[in-house]
Amino acid sequence: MLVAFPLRERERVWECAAPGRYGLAAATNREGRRRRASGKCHVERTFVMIKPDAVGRRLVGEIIGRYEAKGLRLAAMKMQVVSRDLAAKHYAEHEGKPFYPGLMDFITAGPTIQMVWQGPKAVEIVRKINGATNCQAADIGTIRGDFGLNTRNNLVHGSDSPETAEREIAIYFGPDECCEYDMPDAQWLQA
Ligand code: RTP
Ligand code: MG
Repeated sequence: MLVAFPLRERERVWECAAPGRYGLAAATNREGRRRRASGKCHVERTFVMIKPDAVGRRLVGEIIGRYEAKGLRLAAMKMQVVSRDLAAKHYAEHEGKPFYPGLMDFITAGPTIQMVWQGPKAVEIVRKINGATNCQAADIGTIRGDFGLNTRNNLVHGSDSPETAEREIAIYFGPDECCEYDMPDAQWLQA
């Protein structure tokens, strides 16, 4: 049996508007009705990168599907080969460590996907979904535990704190590049 969304959900068209720094956003539907979030958004954001090994191994859909299935909301996404300058900004905290040169070579070696995911405890939840840094030690059921065997080539990056997330989002995305919008399934997911 085919079950469709109620018509008003099915016909709703979302357009993303400049969200400002942290969730000040507008969504416009077909009738031109405009809704604007008031004040600061308290839902947490995190920065996620699908690394060159995962893109090269055709795991992009599998990885994105895991964050989606958990109930997080995709707020922004782009694809690029990261320059060494950008990689150095991103991983500045690791400069000088023995694994830093190898990390720079790896992360700039091929196309990557940058994303912003949003939801309650998004930082912690993404880190759990990603698994431990060393894929051999990562729990089965996590992305790294299910698909990797290596420490450097560990498929995904996730911010380690909400503050780091905001810093990393600002490295890869302009203030107008994150979308704020409602999801039809929000009623089932809110705590
Ligand atoms: P990420 O920042 O990428 O999400 O990873 P993480 O927090 O789990 O690990 P972190 O300590 O921040 O390390 C950053 C990335 O550097 C590579 N790495 N290689 N011993 C090694 O060879 C080594 N250690 C770290 C990994 O790609 C790691 O994700
Ligand atoms: Mg890290």
